[in-house]
Amino acid sequence: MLLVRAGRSHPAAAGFPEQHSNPFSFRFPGRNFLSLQIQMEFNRVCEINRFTRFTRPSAKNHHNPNGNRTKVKLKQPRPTAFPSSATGAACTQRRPCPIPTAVLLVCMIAAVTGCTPPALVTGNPSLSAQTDLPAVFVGKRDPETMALVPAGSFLMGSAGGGRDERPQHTVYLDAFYIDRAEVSCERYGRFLKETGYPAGDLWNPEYDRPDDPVVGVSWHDAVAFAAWAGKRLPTEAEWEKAARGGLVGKKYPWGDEPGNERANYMSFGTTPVKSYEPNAYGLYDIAGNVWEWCQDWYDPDHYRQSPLRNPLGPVYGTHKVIRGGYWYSSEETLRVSNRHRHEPAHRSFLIGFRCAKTPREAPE
Ligand SMILES: [Ca+2]
Repeated sequence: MLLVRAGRSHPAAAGFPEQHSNPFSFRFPGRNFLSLQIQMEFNRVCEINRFTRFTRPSAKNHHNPNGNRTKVKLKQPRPTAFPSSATGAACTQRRPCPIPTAVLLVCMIAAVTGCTPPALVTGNPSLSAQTDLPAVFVGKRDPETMALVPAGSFLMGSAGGGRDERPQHTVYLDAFYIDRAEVSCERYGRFLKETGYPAGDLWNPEYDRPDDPVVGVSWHDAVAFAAWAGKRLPTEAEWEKAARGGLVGKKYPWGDEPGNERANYMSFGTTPVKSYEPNAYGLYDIAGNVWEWCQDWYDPDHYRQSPLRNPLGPVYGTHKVIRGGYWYSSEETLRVSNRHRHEPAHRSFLIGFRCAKTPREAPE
């Protein structure tokens, strides 16, 4: 597999897809302060509707890119602002945002008068107050150790990075757990064996080393694995907070200076997971080795309007966020604030994933 991967052309040369505008995003006319406020209120309400109105697809109808029906049994969602792995799949259905006219009117009036609209809760209050959570979590089905990222705020984005990384803004997140390592071939192979889930065309146990990160998995495949493991994919904000490891405004998980001794990048293939030193949260290969799928849809302008508390990403989109760079990335691509994307059905030798979990939300 190493040789095969080494023969792959640089994705920049192959050409990543250009960003797509969201066909259902409604923009109020004008670019003044008032229209911006109305736009923000509109988007906040859409975020709420996303989790209170959309129905979740049943396991029977769960889509996978091969057109087969997966045997993975998906759990029913619980009332939480965190996305379950399958909730995101529900949002692949393109439907107009079902915002009530009355609610929109209230938000518009609030923006005009300067009054504060009713509180729109975007977090889970019970999680915000949790301070007694274990530092690590180990699941039964997928025993990879998960590290606790404590509740709190962090500085997301970059003032000097790409346009889609701006503006730099402070985001609050409830506590969550995240895999310390990228999902390995061994872990993914156990999932395939136990569920009968169809392996992708790039899956080849003859070549894949058990400890290497799994590649050739679509976003749908990653979601299916996470559901089986009683986990979910991290939101983009969760991924970035975890990657920063508590550092503020730094380029990389360890500081501002790049270094090939720190991560697998500018190389010619994957390395076994946990080959490099972890960051301060105990996470391995959060930069480099393979890109990592996130839960969120990608929107280059999302930071201008995203909620500042437990953001869940745009309601609709055509591409899913991938983060962290991969084995052939440049130093620039490896930065923790760097954002990239791909179609959710896409499989390549460059993209893998790790899982996250909401504490005490989804017992296995
Ligand atoms: Ca990685």
